[in-house]
Amino acid sequence: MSTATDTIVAPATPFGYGGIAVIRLSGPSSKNIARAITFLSDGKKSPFKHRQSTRILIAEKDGETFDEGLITFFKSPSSYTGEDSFEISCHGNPTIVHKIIGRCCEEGARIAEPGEFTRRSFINGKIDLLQAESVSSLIYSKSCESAYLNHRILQGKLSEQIKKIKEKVVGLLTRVEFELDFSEEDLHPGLRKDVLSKITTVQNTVKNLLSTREEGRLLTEGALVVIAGKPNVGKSTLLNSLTETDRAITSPVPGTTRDSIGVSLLLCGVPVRLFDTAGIRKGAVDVEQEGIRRTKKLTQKADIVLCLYEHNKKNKHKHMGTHARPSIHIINKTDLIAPGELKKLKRLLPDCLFVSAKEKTGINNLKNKIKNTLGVSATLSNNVSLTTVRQQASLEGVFGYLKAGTRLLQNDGCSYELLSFELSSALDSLNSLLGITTPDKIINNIFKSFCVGK
Ligand SMILES: Nc1nc2c(ncn2[C@@H]2O[C@H](COP(=O)(O)OP(=O)(O)OP(=O)(O)O)[C@@H](O)[C@H]2O)c(=O)[nH]1
Ligand SMILES: [Mg+2]
Repeated sequence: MSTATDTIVAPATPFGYGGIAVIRLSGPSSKNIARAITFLSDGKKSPFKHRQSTRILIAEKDGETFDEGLITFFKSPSSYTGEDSFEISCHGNPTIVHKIIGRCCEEGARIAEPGEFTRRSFINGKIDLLQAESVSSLIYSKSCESAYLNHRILQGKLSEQIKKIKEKVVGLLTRVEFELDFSEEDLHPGLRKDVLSKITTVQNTVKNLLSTREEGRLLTEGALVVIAGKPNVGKSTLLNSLTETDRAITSPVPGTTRDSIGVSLLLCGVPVRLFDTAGIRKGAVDVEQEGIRRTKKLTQKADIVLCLYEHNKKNKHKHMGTHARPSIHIINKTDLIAPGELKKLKRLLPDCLFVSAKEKTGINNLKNKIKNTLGVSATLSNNVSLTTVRQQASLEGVFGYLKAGTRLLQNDGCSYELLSFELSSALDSLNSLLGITTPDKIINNIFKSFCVGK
């Protein structure tokens, strides 16, 4: 089954000191290499049975042992890579790990490239490209919800949906090409109506899947939320309240925060990077000016800007501007406002949230508003979402071709040839999405982002 001729080795656990470290070995010579570097406590060689762990001693070329551990054998094709593979568990010491890898290389293995084990799994048909992408996303998941999602994709749930779409496109293409073989003319009206109805259904399925991208992006990449406002309105205090930390220095002196400070938190399973920024004011110079430049840069790419104000009797919030990004307007320091006045103010500014960052009131309301604005207020779907830009771009391609096909069918005189071209192009994009016809450059890019040993 396996196509690779060389055997690869790499640490599967991060370098460092710990209870156990695991080393992975995969390829046609892996059994010989494992035999050469290990033996049983009675001095004999292990027969290595499939999925069986054996207690072994690990030895130098001259037979001197330097560690002991467990070795598990996975026989081709029932292994992660589809090749004969081993997992060696040794003591969690970088020197020992280096030594074992060195011994494997001495016996003919070479160090694996990042993601090469998963790449072999993909090449050997154990997983498709969507599943391969989910392996990396699963490893880097920052929340349980993100891990659940990527696990569902690894189980093949997204691939199933793509394959169903592909089946329908193949069905339509076969039908159109069959007609094309018999007639040079345009589709007859009955067939045209039927194909139009079917292509519209597929198009809607693709559209629905595309609409999951935002949830997938938020779960895998997280959201950027930036607190912005004039100096001294309580931005740093709000960051501390929202994150339940004292990460940012607060003081009554305007201009205390000079640089942007980021803190991570989880909101409804969405990893959020929350930033406190330098207060924006006119006439700032030097360091403060640079701080303001950074604030503006951050707000431009934020998923949400929290525009913070303090109640000011003089200008009555005339400064409330709008940001290009989705924003939530918040009035802080409500503990300093008399109850009657606060009531009036709430009526006057119905779109604003009212908090006291210092007294920690209104903070849960604000968290809910952030969740709503991000579009994750409802419980996250148990479904699959698109998690990468590549998936989105390919599927947008599919949608575009189907839409072009629909347009052709809506016109009188729709030709089989043009329709067949659009459907074939949609099929190409679906095959590329699954990794069947994906260019090497894109595949290389995907595996480059993996860690070594995966
Ligand atoms: N009474 C009251 N005081 C607050 C509240 N929030 C912040 N403050 C106070 O307002 C002052 C400024 O707070 P900061 O959080 O440092 O304000 P900032 O917007 O980060 O200020 P710069 O970093 O200078 O832009 C501090 O003395 C805070 O204790 C609040 O809700 N109520
Ligand atoms: Mg501050």
